[in-house]
Amino acid sequence: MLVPRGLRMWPLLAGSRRLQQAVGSQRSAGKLLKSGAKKNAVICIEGNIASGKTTCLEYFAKTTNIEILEEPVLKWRNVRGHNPLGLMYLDPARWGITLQTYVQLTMLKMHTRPSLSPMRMMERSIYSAKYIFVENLFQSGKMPEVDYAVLTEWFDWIIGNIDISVDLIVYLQTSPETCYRRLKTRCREEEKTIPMEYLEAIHHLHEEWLIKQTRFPVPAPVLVIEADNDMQKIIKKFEENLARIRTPCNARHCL
Ligand code: TTP
Ligand code: MG
Repeated sequence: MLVPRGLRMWPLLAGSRRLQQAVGSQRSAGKLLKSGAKKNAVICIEGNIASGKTTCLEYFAKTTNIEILEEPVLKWRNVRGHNPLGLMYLDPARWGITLQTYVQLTMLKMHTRPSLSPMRMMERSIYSAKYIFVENLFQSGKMPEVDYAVLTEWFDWIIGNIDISVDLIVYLQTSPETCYRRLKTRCREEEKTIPMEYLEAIHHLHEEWLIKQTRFPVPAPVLVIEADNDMQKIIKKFEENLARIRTPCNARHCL
């Protein structure tokens, strides 16, 4: 069941209007965009670690002409021969700032890459990197306050000065148990030590950000897709909602 289609999505929209306004001004013409760069519709797929974001994107890459940007996780595992993701899991207090600075840069590059198609779908966003992962490191006492302050200064400057607007967030909503199971199956080397509690913390932050909408600004309307089922069923839900997914983007093109 798609968590109440029209019902769920639009109340979320209404509830978030005030928060959205905080970032809504991003579209203002004064923001930096590479000269001549044309900004087309952007959909971000969000959800817990191993919730199925890449699998969904791969499906869309095969079946539509939507431009797909996968998360640059390979770069986080190998930047000039270093592995900031692996280091972060080994010692978050020491390497959290290193990883998150690099994640923020790679996400910014994705957001500002010139569009190849009228619609772009990307895995995650600079927003979830900050509101979920940086926040989790800080809240759990694994990121020193000075590191958090510096990252926040960078983030605030970016969202205040660069056009990284998003048209729709698709939230793959899963239980932490599902993600734990998928994580163990896919066996990404750096993630072998991730405990259930970590996935629970990341889950709660997603819920606070995208469902309760109480903590941080939500940069776009949110479409929630239950993603505990097997991938075929999730894809089916995506297909059922394709028109809805395209709508805010089409609306923007009409402007
Ligand atoms: P995800 O961004 O959740 O991507 P994924 O490929 O695991 O998800 P899916 O299976 O749904 O496609 O996480 C990738 C790894 O990077 C994971 O170990 C969490 C980590 N990470 C951070 O530590 N900080 C960040 O800011 C982000 C975005 C990810
Ligand atoms: Mg992925």
